[in-house]
Amino acid sequence: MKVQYQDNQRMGVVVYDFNHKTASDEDIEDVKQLIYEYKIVVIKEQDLSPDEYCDFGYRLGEVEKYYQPMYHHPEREEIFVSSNVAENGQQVGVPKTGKFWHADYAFMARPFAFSMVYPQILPSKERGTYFINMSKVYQSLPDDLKAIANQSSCCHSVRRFFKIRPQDVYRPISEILDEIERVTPPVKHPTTFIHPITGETILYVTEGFTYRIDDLEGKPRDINVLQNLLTHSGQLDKTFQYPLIEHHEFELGDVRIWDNRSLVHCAHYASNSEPAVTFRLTLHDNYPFYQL
Ligand code: 7UC
Ligand code: FE
Repeated sequence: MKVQYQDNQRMGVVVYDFNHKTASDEDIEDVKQLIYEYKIVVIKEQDLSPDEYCDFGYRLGEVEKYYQPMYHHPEREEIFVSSNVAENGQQVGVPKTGKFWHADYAFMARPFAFSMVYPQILPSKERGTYFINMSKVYQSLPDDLKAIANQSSCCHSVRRFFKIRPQDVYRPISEILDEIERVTPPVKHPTTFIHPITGETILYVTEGFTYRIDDLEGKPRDINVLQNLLTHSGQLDKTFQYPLIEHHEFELGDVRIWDNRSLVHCAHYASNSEPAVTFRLTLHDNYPFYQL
């Protein structure tokens, strides 16, 4: 494999000549280290069937399927399908997923170490994802806010971005809301944690899922503290101009893998509803998500 490093301040490396079938265990380890260090790795010129894509995922880590079957690929349940294209008149996967700032599975007890996406159909423009490195955000915080964040935990829930399923039509909204709380009760994570591999401190708040910040006794803090942290991160900037926001474009053949501990992301969709399909895999590694 050939690694192309960026010569600007942007995150990520680009990898050419990589084939998961012939890659050695050392190559795989190298790719993982590149993800931890550079946060985003784009593997170029991939042409993979759903089975091959999953095989690639299993080489990198412990693949976990999404908790809701509505997102699953018909042949491989591990693949989360984001799609606005009907196949034989049948919706496959879910349209416009992840169009809000979040980290994958931040609302679950054990979020993913890595997320990977492999676009299948791309719109002609506006094809990419916004990312923010939350360890950079932590470093940029004023000292008093750092101290408060370090002595806090946050509550996260999927409730605001739970997608209504076809079978939910005509159900009372209260029943659906109760189901969300039962199936995915809120989880608590430390507001900052140390990345188990890089040792960086990460500010773990997302606009989409984080709804409360508590002190170490579990007493709610002023909600403005959370708003402040989100503002510092750039996640409240509706123009996406904030300096730590990076837009990363896709090309067909790219498999993009990122460090889901360090980064928050926000999917970007073409405003003209052109067809767009991506296949996502989510993985755990051999480390705890964070050290306590
Ligand atoms: O439909 C979606 O945007 C999925 C979202 C609620 N969860 C993605 C994840 O893995 O956290
Ligand atoms: Fe996501």
